[in-house]
Amino acid sequence: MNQFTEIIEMIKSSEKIAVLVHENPDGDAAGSLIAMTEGLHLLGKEVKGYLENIPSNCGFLFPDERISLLEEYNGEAFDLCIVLDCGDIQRTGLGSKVYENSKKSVCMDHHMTNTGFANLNYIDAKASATGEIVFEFFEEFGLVINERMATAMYSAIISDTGRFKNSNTTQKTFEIASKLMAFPMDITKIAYHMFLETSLERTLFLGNLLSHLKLYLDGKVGVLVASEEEIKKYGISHSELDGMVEYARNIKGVEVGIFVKEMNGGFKVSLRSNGKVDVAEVAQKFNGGGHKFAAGCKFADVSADEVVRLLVSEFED
Ligand SMILES: [Mn+2]
Repeated sequence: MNQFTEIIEMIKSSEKIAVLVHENPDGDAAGSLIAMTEGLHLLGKEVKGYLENIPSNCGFLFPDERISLLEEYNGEAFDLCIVLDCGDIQRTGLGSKVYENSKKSVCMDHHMTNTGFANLNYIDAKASATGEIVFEFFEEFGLVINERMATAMYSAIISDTGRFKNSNTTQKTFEIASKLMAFPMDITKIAYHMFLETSLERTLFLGNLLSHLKLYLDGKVGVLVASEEEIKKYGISHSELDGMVEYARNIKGVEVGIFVKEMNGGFKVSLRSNGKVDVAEVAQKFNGGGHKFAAGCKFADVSADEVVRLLVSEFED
């Protein structure tokens, strides 16, 4: 793994910098992206951030004049591409075009499955969120952190720690949050937007989804399946489906929650463990990845029933 000092040197020797995050971005990806682009701008760099879409719970952090949607990318070249919160280059989706048009690359991430694909890689699997790493990076060199960056990094951290309750939350997480609290942030408003605010459509979709909940392996595995047809019927976006898996995982007696969502003719699966079972291990068997207690994978050319059968049989062992 490379050090921050090598990364800051590469940044200093670059003029035009692009910043990318993983496809289907979450609060950590969006928050880290905003903080990094803003911070590099304050360093005097010509910086552009890209993301696939604005996560439904992160609308309050946008618009951002330096960040645009990947579909708007015009093919311009960059001296450096910084990839955040992303374990492999495929996960940047359309962002791989930006990556290919950049001379050098840096990755900062906290996924233990990170492939080390960039020229310089800073991977800290103990960091609760990439937002933590971004904060440490700016702090290490005494770079300017403004209120906007603080709000974005705090949002990133509460997103991946589930408001400081997930097992990835550490003493350092609270130390960083404490330093961010020095900025005038409205933490009540941030938590409302990130976790509580919902749409009527999503609420009605959830009611339908939960009515089809299935339990397997003596109630230790809870499974929720959302078909593309239902997602369309209720008119909700894919990012609004983030967190649905927790409704399965939170049931008393359930050790693993599984959320299967149909997407582009295939299936995207979220796996959440309540702290006993390593779900990353299972995700990796299906070419996915993630963290020990929060992971995901994708399936193609199989039915939803087959996806569930394959996953449940893995957990049986
Ligand atoms: Mn993350």
